[in-house]
Amino acid sequence: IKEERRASIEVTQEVLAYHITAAEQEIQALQEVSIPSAESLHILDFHFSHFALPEELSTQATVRMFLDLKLVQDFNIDYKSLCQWVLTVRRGYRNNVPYHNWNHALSTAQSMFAMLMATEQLQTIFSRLEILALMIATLNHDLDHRGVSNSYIERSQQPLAQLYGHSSLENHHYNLCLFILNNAGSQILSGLSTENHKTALHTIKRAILATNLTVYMERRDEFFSLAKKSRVSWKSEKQRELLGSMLMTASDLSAITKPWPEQKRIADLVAMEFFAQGDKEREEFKIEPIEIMNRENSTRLPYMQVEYIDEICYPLYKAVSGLFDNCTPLLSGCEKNRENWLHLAEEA
Ligand code: 5BB
Ligand code: ZN
Repeated sequence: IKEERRASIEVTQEVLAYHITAAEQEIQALQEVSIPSAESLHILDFHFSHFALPEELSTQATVRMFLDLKLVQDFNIDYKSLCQWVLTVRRGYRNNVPYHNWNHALSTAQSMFAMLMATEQLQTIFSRLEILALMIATLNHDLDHRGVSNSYIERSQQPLAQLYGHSSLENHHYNLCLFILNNAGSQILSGLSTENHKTALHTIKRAILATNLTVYMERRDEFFSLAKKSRVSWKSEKQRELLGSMLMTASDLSAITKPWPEQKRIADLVAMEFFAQGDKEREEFKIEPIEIMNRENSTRLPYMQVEYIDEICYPLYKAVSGLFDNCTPLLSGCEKNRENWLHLAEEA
C-alpha cells in the first residue's frame, strides 16, 4: 500500500505539472462563438476526417455533438462548464504523441456520434444517461496517452504500472476523466441526481476499460453470437453493456474505415508511434522489439494492416452493420482499405 501511495502521488504530480486546466480567455471565446451546424462540420458523416477540420473548430465540433444529442438540455449541463470541460479534455492529450492525441479522441467521439445519429434504434436501446456516458467515455478514453503500450509501461516499472497492475493505461485514462469531471468549473455532471451521477460514472468506467483491445478480444464472441440472432431485445443491462463496449471499440478503431488517403496517413502515424516504442525498448531493455514495433519490418506494414483488418476490425464492423443497417459505411470503408493494403502488400 505504501508503494501504491507513492506511485499515486507521483502520477498526480506529473499530471498537475502538465497543468491541463483551460485558460479563462479560451473558455470565454468558445462560450461566445456561434457553434456551426453538424452538417457544416461534417460530423454526421462516417467519412469525417479530422485532417480536414481546422484545429480551432475541433472543440466547437465537440460542443455541437453534445447539443445535437440533446445532452445539454436533458442533463441541465451548464454551458460554460461544458466549454471548460471540452477545452480541459483537449489539454489532457499530449501533442507530441503521433497517433494517440486529441485528434484520435475527437475522431473516436465523432464515430460514436455518427453511429448514434444514423441509427434511431440505438437511441432507443440506450438510455439518455448511457448515451451521455458513452460520449464522455469516447472523448476521454485515451487521456494522457504516452504513445507506449501497457506492456511497455509494465516492463519499465513506471509508477503507473505499480498503481494499477493491469490495464494500467485504461485505468489512468479513467482516473483523469474523473479528475476533470470533479475539477471546479468543468463539472458537467453536477446537474444529475446522486443516483444518476453514480450510474454515469460506472458506465463511463466500463466503457473506457472496454477500449483495451485484450478486453475486446475476450468479449467479442459473446457479441458475435448475439449479432447472429434475428432479433435481440437489448433489454438486459448486461447485453446493453456489451453492445456499448463493442461500439466503443468500433469507434476507437474507426480510422480503418476512413477513405484511403486518410487511412494511409493514420497508419503512418500509428507506425511512427509503434516504432518509437520499439526504439526505446531496444535502448532501455536491450530487447528485440516485437514485429509491429520493429523499424526493420516497416516494409511489412501493408501486410500487417491486412492481418489487423482480418483479425481485429472486419469481424467487428461486420457484426455491427449486421445489427444496424445504417452503419454499413463502416464495413464498406474497411473492405476498401483491405483491398488497397493487399494491393500494396503484393507489390512489396
Ligand atoms: C499484429 C499481430 N498479428 C498476429 C495480427 C495483426 N497485428 S496487430 O493487429 O497487432 C497490428 C495492428 C499490427 C500492425 C498495426 O499497425 C501497423 C502500423 C496494427 C494497427 N493497430 N494498425 C492500425 O492502423 C491501428 Br489504428 C492499430 C490500432 C492501434 C491501437 C493501439 C493498441 C496498442 C497496443 C499495442
Ligand atoms: Zn483509442
